[in-house]
Amino acid sequence: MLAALMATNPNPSAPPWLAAFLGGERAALARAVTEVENDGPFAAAVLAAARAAPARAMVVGITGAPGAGKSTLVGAYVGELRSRGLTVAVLAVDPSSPLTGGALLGDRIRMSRHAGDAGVFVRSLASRGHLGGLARNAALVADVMASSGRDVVVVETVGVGQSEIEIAELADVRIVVWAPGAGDDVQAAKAGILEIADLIVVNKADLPQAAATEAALRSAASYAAAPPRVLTTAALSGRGVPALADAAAALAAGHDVQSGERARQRRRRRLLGEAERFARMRLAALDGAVADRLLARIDTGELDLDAAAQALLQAALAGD
Ligand SMILES: Nc1nc2c(ncn2[C@@H]2O[C@H](COP(=O)(O)OP(=O)(O)OP(=O)(O)O)[C@@H](O)[C@H]2O)c(=O)[nH]1
Ligand SMILES: [Mg+2]
Repeated sequence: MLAALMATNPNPSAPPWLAAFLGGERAALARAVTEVENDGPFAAAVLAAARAAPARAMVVGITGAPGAGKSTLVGAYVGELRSRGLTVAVLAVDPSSPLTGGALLGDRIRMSRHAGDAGVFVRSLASRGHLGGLARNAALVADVMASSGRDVVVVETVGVGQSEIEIAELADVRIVVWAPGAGDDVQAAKAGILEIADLIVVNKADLPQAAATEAALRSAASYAAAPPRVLTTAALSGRGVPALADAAAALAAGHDVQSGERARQRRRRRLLGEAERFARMRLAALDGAVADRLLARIDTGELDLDAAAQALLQAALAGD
């Protein structure tokens, strides 16, 4: 079947499912994402097509501490978007999981109510032990999803570390989810969420401490250079989710997030991602003997590891 399709396709750099991917067809989108995630033979063709695609989805980044209710909220938000007739792609990024950890499994269960819905595409991305690579992969996959003819792309990441901030940078609207607890305002300021958030969502509004948390975060937010809005939700019951959807749409439409700066960040990230992909390709194609020679020079003490790595990269880029 695949061979037959390939045979009718004169240009191996443009697989036959590319057009279906751009039209938002779920199976084709799955293939496209897998190609990019694994740096497959059609990755470059997919990325080129994604870049040339005229339409681009609204990209919503959702981050926050473990257990804050992000996945539950994403499930409810997706339901709200679907009820508005919008199609969605969800990317769940889990930097802590070496492959497919418990958190991702939990996410899949929470998204299962959308399982039979062709208007919802879900993909989980786990760290393969290298956070920088994960951020880069997430950026490319989100790009591919955003070009696939779907209306909204939701990217869920855990935590607010550097790689999550990098992932958040690719979103049009950045949402930080916060669950009620003690000392929230101090923690929030420390975690730097006020800098990256367009919206702060106090989830688990059904819990008794929620009002105090909301007040603390509002107060902390008021000191930020560009104070984020603070909303409350109860993701389990869905309370507050329509208002969240409205706020996200309004932010995406507002010119503050359409401004050149955010688009420039996204393009910069794409450029860096491409450079990294290119360098890795060249490294993979490099003759193993080059590395062996450098290892020998490390053994004699002539080079340290950093210098040898730089020499290796230079050799790869020079095409030795
Ligand atoms: N009371 C209450 N519990 C909630 C609410 N939303 C989520 N939870 C619960 O909080 C727990 C964590 O929810 P998740 O959606 O897995 O949270 P998460 O932030 O995605 O967690 P990680 O992916 O592990 O970081 C689950 O037991 C949820 O049922 C809510 O609105 N109210
Ligand atoms: Mg989760």
